[in-house]
Order: sequence, then structure tokens, then C-alpha cells
Amino acid sequence: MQQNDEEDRVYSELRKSVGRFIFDQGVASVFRDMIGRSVPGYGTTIRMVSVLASQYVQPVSRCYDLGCSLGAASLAMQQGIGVPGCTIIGVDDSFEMLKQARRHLPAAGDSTPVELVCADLRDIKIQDASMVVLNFTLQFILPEQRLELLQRIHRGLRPAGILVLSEKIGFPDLEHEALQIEMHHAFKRANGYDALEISQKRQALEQVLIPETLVQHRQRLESAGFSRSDLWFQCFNFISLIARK
Ligand code: GEK
Repeated sequence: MQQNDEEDRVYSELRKSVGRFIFDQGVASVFRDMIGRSVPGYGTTIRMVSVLASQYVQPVSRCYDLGCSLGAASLAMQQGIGVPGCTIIGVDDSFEMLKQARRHLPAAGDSTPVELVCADLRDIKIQDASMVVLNFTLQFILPEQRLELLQRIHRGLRPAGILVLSEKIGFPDLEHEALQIEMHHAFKRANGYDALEISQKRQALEQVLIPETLVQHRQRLESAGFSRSDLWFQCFNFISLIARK
């Protein structure tokens, strides 16, 4: 089990100017707390990655956790995989995130080994995969680069392989969008964030995390070659899809 439970106070002090959000040492050291208190249903997505791994990972195949941060989804896959000969590859371009992830990675023992790779996921070769996880990562890739990435994932998946895609989404109806954001902010307040923290973090993420609608995601998955994509989870403006080769 990972231990990284420092409290997130990153945006608690008033800043003269709020720069772009980056996954630096300050964020990495509180990330577990930050994501748990910020993303409704995050724990559920991690637990279900484990369930989906037990159902869909094929013997002697690769599993990818792209944008792995502290490796929570990699560990969930490791716990779920019940077939022999697999490798889990966790990829993140934040050195600080991987430094924390490595500190908490348990020795593999008899279970599926996890390799952590510090690289841009846009440069990673995906091959012989039966499961790929993008748990709240695609939202940080420029929209015009997303199709190419999904095509590459699709090509690298074996027949019957799956992609788990979790994202913060937007809504075409502005009133619906406003209500979802209101509920998300209520969730954050209920988890102890104050108005300043919520607004400064929102500002920092503005140019960095670019949400799209559910329809845009599903259409892109189809264009990338996936035979179907199904919504299995939604809590407010956070969703997760399972896409099948
Ligand atoms: C979890 N999946 O705990 N290449 C590699 N990594 C990247 C890139 C890129 N181009 N862009 C962003 N990242 C995790 C949570 S967090 C989600 C994922 C969030 C990495 C970035 O460094 C960060 O660690 C991760 O993607 C996004 O299940 O913070 O909302």
C-alpha cells in the first residue's frame, strides 16, 4: 500500500499570480491527498481497474498505466491480474511523481512486475497490450494530439484488449455544465478545501487540463478504431469509459 498522506495545502495561501499547474515536488508529495479530495469517485476508478484487470488481462501480455503519477492504477492492476507472464508499465513524465512512486512500490515477489518509466507518454511504444489505463491523463494532452495517441494505443492492443479512459468532462448545455461544476466544488468544500484553494487551483488548471464532452470522447475512440466504448462510471463531471478493441 502506498503511503503518501501529506495534506494538500498547495493553493491555501493567496498568490500574487497563479502560474500553470505543474506536477512538481510540492504536488507529488501531497498528490494522494490532492487527487482523493479533488476527483469524485477516484477511489472507485482505482478499485475497478483491479476488477477489470482480473477480467480482461491476458496471459503473457503487457499492461500500461499512462500518466501513472504515484502508480495507484499500476498497483491496482497488479492486485487484479490473475494470469501469468505479464508486465505492467507505468509511464509518467514527472520525475518527482515517479520518485515518490518508486519509494512506495512493493517488491514484486511472485506478482506481476511493475516497471516505472519516466517519459512523455506520447513517445512510448505500446505493444502486445491487453489493458491500457488512462486514468485522468488524456485531459492533460493537447486536444489535437489525442486522436493520434488513441490510435497508437488501439494498434498496440491485442484483439479483445481494453482501454480504461477516465476523464473530467464538459457538457454542451451551459446550465448543465454550471450545475456539474457547482456540485464538484461542493464536493471539494466537503473535503476541506476553501474558496481560495478552489479558485486558485481552477485558475492554475485552466490552460493545462482541457475537458471535452462525453460525445467527443466516444466519437474519437470510434475514429481511433475501438469497436465500442461504454460508460461504466460517472460522478458529477468525472467519468470513466471502457473501450474495446
Ligand atoms: C492515477 N493516473 O493516480 N507524458 C507522461 N505523463 C504525463 C503527460 C505526458 N505527456 N502529461 C501529463 N502526465 C493517475 C492520475 S494525474 C491526474 C493521473 C490529475 C502525467 C502527470 O505528470 C500526472 O502525474 C498525470 O499525468 C495526471 O490514477 O492530476 O488530475
